[in-house]
Amino acid sequence: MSKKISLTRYLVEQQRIDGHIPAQLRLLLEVVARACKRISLTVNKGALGGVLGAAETENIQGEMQKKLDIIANEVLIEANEWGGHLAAMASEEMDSIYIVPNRYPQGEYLLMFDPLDGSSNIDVNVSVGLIFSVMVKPEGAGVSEQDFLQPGNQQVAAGYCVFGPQTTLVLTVGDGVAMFTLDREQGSFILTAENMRVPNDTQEFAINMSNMRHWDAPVKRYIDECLQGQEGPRGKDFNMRWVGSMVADVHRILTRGGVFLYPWDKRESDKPGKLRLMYEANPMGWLIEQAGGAASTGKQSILDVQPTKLHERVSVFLGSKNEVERIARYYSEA
Ligand code: AFP
Repeated sequence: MSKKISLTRYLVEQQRIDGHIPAQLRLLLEVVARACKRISLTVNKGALGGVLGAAETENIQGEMQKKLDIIANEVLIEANEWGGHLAAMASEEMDSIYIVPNRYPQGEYLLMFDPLDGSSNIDVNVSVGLIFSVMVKPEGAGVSEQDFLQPGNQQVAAGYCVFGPQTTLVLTVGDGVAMFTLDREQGSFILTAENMRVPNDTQEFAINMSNMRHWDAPVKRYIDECLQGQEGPRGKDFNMRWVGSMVADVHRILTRGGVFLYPWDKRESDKPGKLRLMYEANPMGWLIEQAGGAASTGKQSILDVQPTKLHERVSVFLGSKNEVERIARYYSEA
């Protein structure tokens, strides 16, 4: 029987054998994984746990919060604040940064997360997930929002956990992408795929087609050519999928290829896009690039975007490399 490798063992080996991660980062990732298990249990209880439905509050982006958005946010804070590995946290669900209280030791890392991405899918029992990104706090006393404003190419760890038919944690520390599946009987994440790769080409795209009339010309051109299928300039038929939870769509792309598009559109023309840079696009972009794919705003690599604020939004194209490069080319030709 092949040996099962737990997340703990995987991380210890990354630290010991490969020297990729310092002990404090290993601790941080284990704590995030523990929080994922708690959130997974809560999500699984659904109506029986009284956790479905809206919380009657809004987050900083003006979106109605679900009860589970708030619960997941609290689970992550409680799990992470006392370990001594973090200086501060930032979340989609909090207006400003959460500095580790004085009663606990302060570490050198900054953790950013979307505690429950796709939360409008919770009530209809469709996959949701948690997305996180880790950076190192720049040198200097204290910690401020400014410390978080680093481009995605400065991330030292990133990942997501999908709460779907299985609970799956996908992780990178800059040396490829590994996937772990939660073994509920054992209560531990077990390594189920290493060196995940996104194929360079695909025949599957993910976009919310209902926004078509609001897109700009390069996106219209790209999708229009896909829709023409075999008879069009691409010479092949395309399939479309849109879950409405970025974690689920990105997980499919990491598993079997594809391209995900959430472009700028005319509905809110003053904003660069809907998705958030720091805790959605950056971690997903890095994971996809670590798996051999590409992540772009259409005009530059997502990972090179210099953030100017915590809740910055961005246009997102990520997935199979040749498709993302094609979209970027359509932007440069427009
Ligand atoms: P919610 O967390 O509000 O459900 O939003 C999910 C999300 O940020 C991302 O996970 C999806 O890809 C995207 O929004 C879906 O947006 P549309 O509802 O506009 O298709």
